[in-house]
Amino acid sequence: MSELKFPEGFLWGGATAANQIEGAWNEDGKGMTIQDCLPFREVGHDDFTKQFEFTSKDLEEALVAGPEANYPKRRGIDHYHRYKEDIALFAELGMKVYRLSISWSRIYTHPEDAEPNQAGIDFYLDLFKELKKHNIEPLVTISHYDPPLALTQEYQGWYSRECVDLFVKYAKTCFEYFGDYVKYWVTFNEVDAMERHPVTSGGLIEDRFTDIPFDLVIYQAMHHQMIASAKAVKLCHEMLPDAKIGCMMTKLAFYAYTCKPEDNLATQQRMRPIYRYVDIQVFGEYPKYLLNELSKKGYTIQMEADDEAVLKEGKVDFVSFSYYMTSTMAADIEGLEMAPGNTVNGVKNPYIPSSEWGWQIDPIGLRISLVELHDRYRIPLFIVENGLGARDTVTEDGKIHDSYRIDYLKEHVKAMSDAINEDGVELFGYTWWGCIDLISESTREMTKRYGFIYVDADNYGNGTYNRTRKDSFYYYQQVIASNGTDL
Ligand code: BGP
Repeated sequence: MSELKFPEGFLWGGATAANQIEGAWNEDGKGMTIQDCLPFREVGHDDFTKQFEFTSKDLEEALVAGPEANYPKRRGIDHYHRYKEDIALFAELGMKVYRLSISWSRIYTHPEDAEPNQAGIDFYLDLFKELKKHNIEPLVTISHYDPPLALTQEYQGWYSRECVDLFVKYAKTCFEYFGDYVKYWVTFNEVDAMERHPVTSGGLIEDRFTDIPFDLVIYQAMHHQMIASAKAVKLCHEMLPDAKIGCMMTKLAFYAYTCKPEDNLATQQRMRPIYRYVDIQVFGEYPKYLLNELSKKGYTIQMEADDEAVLKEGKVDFVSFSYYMTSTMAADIEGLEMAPGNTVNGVKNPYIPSSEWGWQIDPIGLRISLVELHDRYRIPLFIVENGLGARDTVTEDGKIHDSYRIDYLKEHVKAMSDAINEDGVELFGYTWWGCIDLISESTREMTKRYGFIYVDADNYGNGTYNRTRKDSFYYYQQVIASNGTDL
């Protein structure tokens, strides 16, 4: 390891998403989103894929569910009513940047509305003013797994081309109203994820598509998101010339299970579905391997005449990504033990430890990932998610001694420093995922906690929702204060 060193002005911070923290799902003119319809289920962490088996029947049940039903995203951690207290804690932590997402349904109660919802605009304006008061730079994800329900009910989710214009109108409203406060933007969270969770990425419910293969639905929906993103990027460049707008991907490195060439080929090919939409957003065109894949399947994507030009004009300024873990791949996985992950499964790696949810912890994999992304894209990088989901215990002294989270953070910070100083990676920020405990995206539970700040709430919405600083709070404070040199 080389000497710990980070560039001056490095953006240390934390990240959240509206649907996982805000709550207030039906207040002040907010429309419903698909997230408001996902019930809590005791899935257990070894049953990871269950969460994506969402049917039209589940949706119907959600629409008539009474207040006693357990839909955790509807209450979040009540940030909507407590954002000032939360931001004060972020400031005390020393955060330089806060990554948050805007809820489309708060800005437009119905995506077709001609005028935005003033109460929604005011909420975010107040929030940005509060951040400014504390010298915290916002980084905004315009769409984080939170499509308005109307897109599913009245359209066919992102499979419908109409979503492009509706999204661009929404993005334009964000630039117009919040552009004075927000310098860093990201269009879609984990843009590669639609094939793994079509409901929350695309508002797509599989049983609604009976006469078309569902993977073709996903390719088409992704094309629409690519066009929507490119148009939003172009608009942002025109309306806010000083702002930077990036894309966001799920990054995890895959290792070959053995040095057999077949395993290495399988590993390389495993990453392609994760890279392909970032390739489009960075290079402004479909990569040849994606076009080959479509023609091999005999699929044609419906495109409009100027789509190619739109993609070329909407190239992003930076690549941001989530990084939690690495995985392993083999040509023949039969009989091999599998490990769950951040929505991407792979073969279990015997050389690295796993979190309580089976995600394989690998700080060196972060350095490898940074180098891969730097070498591939040659534009600045930003780690917008990294963190450890763990069960925390409140001890008799009322404290949370989360040394495991501190260890995870320490090792990942070292890996970043090495990537910057040894490997020449251009990295300009790091936001820890879930700087305050929030509702898990994959399992919709509260028990899987990431925060430096503990929230007193359980999976059923019981608790005071009071906030408490964990041991890791003071540790991250010291990391930030020393610009990553006092670990
Ligand atoms: C990413 C999502 C986040 C977040 C994180 C952790 O994929 O962008 O929204 O939740 O993963 O996942 P989980 O909450 O399932 O532990």
